[in-house]
Amino acid sequence: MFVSFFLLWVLICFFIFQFKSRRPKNFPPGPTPLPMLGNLHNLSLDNPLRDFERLRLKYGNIYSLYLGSKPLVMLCGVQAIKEALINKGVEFAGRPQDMYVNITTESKGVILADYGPRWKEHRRFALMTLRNFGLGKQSMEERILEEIKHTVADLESSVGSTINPQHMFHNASSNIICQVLFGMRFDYDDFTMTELVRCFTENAKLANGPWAMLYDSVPWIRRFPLPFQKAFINIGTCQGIALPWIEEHKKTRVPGQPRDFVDCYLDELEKRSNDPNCTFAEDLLSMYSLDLHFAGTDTTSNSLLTGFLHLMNNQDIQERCQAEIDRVLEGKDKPCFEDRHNMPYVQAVIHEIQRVANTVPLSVFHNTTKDTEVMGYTIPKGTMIIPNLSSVLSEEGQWKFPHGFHPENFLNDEGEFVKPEAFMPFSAGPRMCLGEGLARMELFLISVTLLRRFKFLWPEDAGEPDFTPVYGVTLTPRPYRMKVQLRETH
Ligand code: HEM
Ligand SMILES: *[C@@H]1O[C@H](CO)[C@@H](O)[C@H](O)[C@H]1NC(C)=O
Ligand SMILES: *[C@@H]1O[C@H](CO)[C@@H](O)[C@H](O)[C@H]1NC(C)=O
Ligand SMILES: *[C@@H]1O[C@H](CO)[C@@H](O)[C@H](O)[C@H]1NC(C)=O
Ligand SMILES: *[C@@H]1O[C@H](CO)[C@@H](O)[C@H](O)[C@H]1NC(C)=O
Ligand SMILES: *[C@@H]1O[C@H](CO)[C@@H](O)[C@H](O)[C@H]1NC(C)=O
Ligand SMILES: CC(=O)N[C@H]1CO[C@H](CO)[C@@H](O)[C@@H]1O
Repeated sequence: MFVSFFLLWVLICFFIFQFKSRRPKNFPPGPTPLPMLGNLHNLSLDNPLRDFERLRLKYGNIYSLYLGSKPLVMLCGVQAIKEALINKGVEFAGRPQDMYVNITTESKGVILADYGPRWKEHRRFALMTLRNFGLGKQSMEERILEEIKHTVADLESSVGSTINPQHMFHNASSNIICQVLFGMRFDYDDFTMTELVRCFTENAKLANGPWAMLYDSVPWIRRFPLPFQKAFINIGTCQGIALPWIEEHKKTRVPGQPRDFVDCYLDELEKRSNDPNCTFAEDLLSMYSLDLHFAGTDTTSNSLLTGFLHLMNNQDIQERCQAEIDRVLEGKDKPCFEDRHNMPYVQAVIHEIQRVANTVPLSVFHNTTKDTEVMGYTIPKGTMIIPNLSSVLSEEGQWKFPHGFHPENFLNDEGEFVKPEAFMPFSAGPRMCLGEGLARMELFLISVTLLRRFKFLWPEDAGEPDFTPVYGVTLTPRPYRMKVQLRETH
């Protein structure tokens, strides 16, 4: 008995020793991993945020962990993140593969595609197509304003009562990107829309939830019918919706006259059909467009949800925005994106909303494409990198008011709008969010239109607001209700 225990112990020590000695030289510090499990035991699976904060206090702005046998490095603070993502952009521009998230999307989109020609070409194509969205005759701005009309109508029918805005904002941002991609919108109670939004929001929570962490750490459980299978089913559902849309586009399109993103891609495929090195392929299209659809839905709507939560609980800020909006838009029937230059206060408020919303707190995980170093530590090729964007958005020393909701963070003494370098809700470098332009346009036009027409109040019977978000790839405010009134000035 004693002997076998002793042998077991020796074996365990041997494994730990083996593991430790595999830790690369001059690797950032971190807790000692166990064989096979890595540091799984140091993290609480349902909300690891508190453990991460503890590790950061112990080891500093750059530390390492093991997810199973895979090493990962956490980067916190503006200095480390800028050095890695901007100064050494290409070295940090990979994405980890063979992980839960990669497998659910088969790496076919842009978000999770590894660094390489296919990612590069698809990213460039998406950026260009979104920018030139003079697709057809309507500009991006007009498309957004068109969708806002439906949101306004929805709110008008709720004047005097209280509503839960969660679905409304999700439906609106989903419709905006859906129009761009597929050239169609849905009624807010359409089943297809409901299904898509459900899959997107569920997967955003699953993707860095406890089951995903187990999936990534312990490969042999992957085949079991455990809750992580849910994301695969959801992706299947989305594919089932998108594939017929694409078939329909192929039948009805007129080459050279694209109506939307899918048409543009089909045109591009034709144009390049003789190029043997072409990375474009028809079977990539459905996942590619779903990728963009997903990226553009949960992010924008959660930023808006956070925004209205804070505006309701800071009536003075809401009123100051409304005064500025009324003044600048006097005599006009709708805002345009250019108006932002005349609205420094509204601009500051929207940026502050993005700062506190902290919508994508850990960015999307990166992977090093070659051996490199950060802050004096060595990081080998193939190390997973987690840029902690929330640490930058609330970093002491970078902000006048790192905590709480203070639009003054984005105003100088003259009341002009300024953007500190630590403002990186869209991340930075070659992998930076490619929907930034669209997202900023949506946030501005939606906030301005709604604040101009309505007053938003925290319901008297709602108790104290809870600003702590629900953890996920995207942070979501806890469900809340809002009371809507028409403004007298209208
Ligand atoms: C408020 C809204 C949004 C926020 C806060 C946000 C934030 C982010 C962040 C933090 C990343 C990760 C960057 C990195 O890996 O370092 C990202 C990537 C991405 N975002 Fe957004 N995003 C928003 C809206 C959108 C929209 C509307 C689209 C629609 C097209 C979009 C498309 C993408 C894509 C395609 C990527 C992957 C880029 C790549 O890997 O090369 N995002 N976003
Ligand atoms: C990680 O877990 C090990 C073993 O349980 C423990 O000794 C160590 O203190 C933990 N480290 C941290 C930073 O939590
Ligand atoms: C990171 O990228 C390297 C090559 O660029 C690749 O070999 C490695 O498998 C990737 N790491 C992970 C965790 O997927
Ligand atoms: C929006 O979508 C949700 C489901 O995602 C649905 O339940 C809701 O009724 C829709 N409409 C509105 C006006 O919120
Ligand atoms: C395709 O790639 C190869 C190798 O990179 C290159 O030699 C060739 O010229 C390329 N062909 C075309 C048509 O671009
Ligand atoms: C990121 O930084 C924030 C703020 O410092 C901290 O609360 C959080 O735990 C950190 N997350 C990780 C994964 O390090
Ligand atoms: C680049 C890469 O390794 N991608 C992998 C992501 O996951 C799928 C499984 O669905 C693999 O086939 C890919 O090779």
